[in-house]
Amino acid sequence: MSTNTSTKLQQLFETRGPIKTIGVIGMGYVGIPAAMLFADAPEFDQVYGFQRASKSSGYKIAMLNAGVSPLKGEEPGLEVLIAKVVGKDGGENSGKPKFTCTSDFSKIAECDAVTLAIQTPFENPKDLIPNFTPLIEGIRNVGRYLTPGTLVILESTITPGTTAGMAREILEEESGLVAGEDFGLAHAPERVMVGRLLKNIQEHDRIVGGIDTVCTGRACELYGPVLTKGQLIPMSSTAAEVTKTAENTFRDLQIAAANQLALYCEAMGINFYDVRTGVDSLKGEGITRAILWPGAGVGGHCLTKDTYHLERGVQQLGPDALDWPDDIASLYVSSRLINDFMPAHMLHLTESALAQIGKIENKTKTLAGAKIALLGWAFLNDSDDARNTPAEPFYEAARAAGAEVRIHDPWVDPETAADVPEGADVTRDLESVLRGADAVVIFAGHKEYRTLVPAEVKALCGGCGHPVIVDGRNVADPDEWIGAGYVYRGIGRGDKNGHQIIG
Ligand code: SAJ
Repeated sequence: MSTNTSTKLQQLFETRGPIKTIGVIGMGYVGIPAAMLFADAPEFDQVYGFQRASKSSGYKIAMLNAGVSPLKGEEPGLEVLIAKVVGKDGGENSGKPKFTCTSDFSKIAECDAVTLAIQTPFENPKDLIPNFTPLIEGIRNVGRYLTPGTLVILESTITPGTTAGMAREILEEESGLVAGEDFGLAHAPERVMVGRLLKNIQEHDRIVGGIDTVCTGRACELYGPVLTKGQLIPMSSTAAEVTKTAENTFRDLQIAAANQLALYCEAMGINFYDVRTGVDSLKGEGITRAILWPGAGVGGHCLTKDTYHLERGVQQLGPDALDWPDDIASLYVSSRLINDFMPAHMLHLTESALAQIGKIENKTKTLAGAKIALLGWAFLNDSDDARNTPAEPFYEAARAAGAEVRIHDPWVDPETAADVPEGADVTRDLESVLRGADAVVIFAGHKEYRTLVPAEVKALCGGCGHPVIVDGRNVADPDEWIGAGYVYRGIGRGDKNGHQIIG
């Protein structure tokens, strides 16, 4: 862009020169890998990781400066990279670390670019209002030390309109500077998944959305050096916010479509998985059928909230412009409601199986007084992450109906398990959960549950002659369990649910 047509901000960027010093606010599972990759890039000289010296997470400062990752779980390459950039590996940075973690936010004034990777959880899953407090505090800290020619980038998942709206207002209020003239502002949503943080940042395409094209251009300068396979995808900040929320909304929608079809297959007495194979077989140019998998519900901190960020965005940015039939609910919110219905469906399947036993034993068997072994507290197969687990509403509803529910999960740490209701606990002792159970209900498709032996489980259940198995993740072979004398129910298994009881 030639000087006479460039904006004031472009001139500030040119005067400042290429980005050399970077600040990353929020040393969590998004900020840490991002900071390390910036620090490892030869294009940049210095990276500050900003972390509040709070009781809950201040410990990360010393750990990171000692070259140790404070993140749980395996993150390939991260430990080595941290040691390298802080100069603890005896390598080229030993004299002058390229990365330093600090709680001194005034060092933001030294930065050419500052990214914010602060989570935006829901205050209360019921009201779906995001808790922006931590993010707002981070934005205020940046505003306080913002200097002309600095680029500010939000990486957190936010409601469309936040970057050019609330974030811009706070930064301008705190700094007295003007976004798009004195400093740059953009949104570059994170797309990382635990277990592959570095790989995702390097290989996923990076959406980069500035409040104007000058800001977008400067943000591309920041992310370009850390991409290996990934490509830069420039757009406006609001389009970037919609992209992030929409990509998760669409996944939730696809899962809901599979769940609804599974419920239909159950009602029609057919096997969803036959239908899925059939639908999936339609391939060829221009044909796409992204048919996903039905299950006991949708958990996690992405899909359970991003739909509502998108809905809030259109309500705030385009309430009068939106042309939508008054009598039709949002497809996306309906998808959320379908997915949130699945734990209730799991309970209905459990009730129906208990009732079937009651018939052959000439007694009424209901949830009241039933002993339920709930297998799988994590929201994802072979994961210790239980945030917003669909097992939680099932647990609450079963308890409310008078059942005794014991929870097993071989992955979740019983001491730190998320969302465990008052009075409940998660154990890794499978035998203690199965002993005397009337019903075994599988909520997570952990590999440990794929090798359960029906006869062994039945011996442990002991009590009743025909225990129940409810498979929420298609990990139990119906004929094996039915053959062992179980009353089987499975999501999508209309061909097996209601079978004749054997033995
Ligand atoms: N689920 C189903 N059926 C499916 C797929 C998932 O019921 O076919 C359930 C899972 O059991 C889980 C929930 O949905 O309870 C979410 O599963 P997920 O595989 O979407 O995992 P998440 O929530 O960790 O989603 C993340 C997202 N990644 C980012 O936000 C960067 C999402 O955009 C990715 O598409 C997803 O990982 C992924 O593909 O692994």
